[in-house]
Amino acid sequence: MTKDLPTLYHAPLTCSLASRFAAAEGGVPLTVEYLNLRTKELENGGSLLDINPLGQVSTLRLPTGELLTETATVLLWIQSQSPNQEYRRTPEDDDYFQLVRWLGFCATELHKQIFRVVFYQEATDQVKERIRGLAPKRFELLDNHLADKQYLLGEKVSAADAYLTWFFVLARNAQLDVSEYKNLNAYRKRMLERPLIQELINSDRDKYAEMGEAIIPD
Ligand SMILES: N[C@@H](CCC(=O)N[C@@H](CS)C(=O)NCC(=O)O)C(=O)O
Repeated sequence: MTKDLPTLYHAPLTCSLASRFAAAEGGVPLTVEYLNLRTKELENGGSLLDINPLGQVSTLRLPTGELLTETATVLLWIQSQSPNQEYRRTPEDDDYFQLVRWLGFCATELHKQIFRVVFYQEATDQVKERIRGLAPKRFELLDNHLADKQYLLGEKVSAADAYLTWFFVLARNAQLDVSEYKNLNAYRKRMLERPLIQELINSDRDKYAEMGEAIIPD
């Protein structure tokens, strides 16, 4: 662990990748500690369960020793720490609650409501299909929202975009396709083409293969 940097406990390609996207875009340095999400073993020894009893990412240890869990919270913290004025957001900013809104949307409408079930091995195909049926309304809402905007908050990229972009990284594995939603699809491409994001996805794909976890369906 590098002294004085926050430590992100990270399982490749999972939602903690959104936290890495936000940190990279905002220029917020993090130490990344890899872990196997199935066994909870940390690459450098020990178990995530001793840090976060739920054994979940995103989990962030702040330099003060304080622990943050919940991806939306970790993303808010990262964005609040950015040295880049354009990127940093705090509760004093006018669009702060829009940021909280879209983080909540990504967490509850997409991540936990859709991915949670579709990636749950024990769920039947019928249940998964039913859950996939919730996606179009949510995609349509995003598509309409993005009709006159580059990013979720308008013209400036934010941690909410980081969360939504992570959703797109795994959308194909979840058999979800946004190509018929013009604005949303253009946004998806725009975000996935950002160099820092591309770099992190590639490095996570390599690490995922190296760890041989096989937790995400092809
Ligand atoms: N409430 C947490 C849940 C995040 C979550 O579901 N993380 C998944 C990876 S994307 C995870 O850690 N799954 C392992 C498990 O639940 O045992 C958050 O919002 O960050």
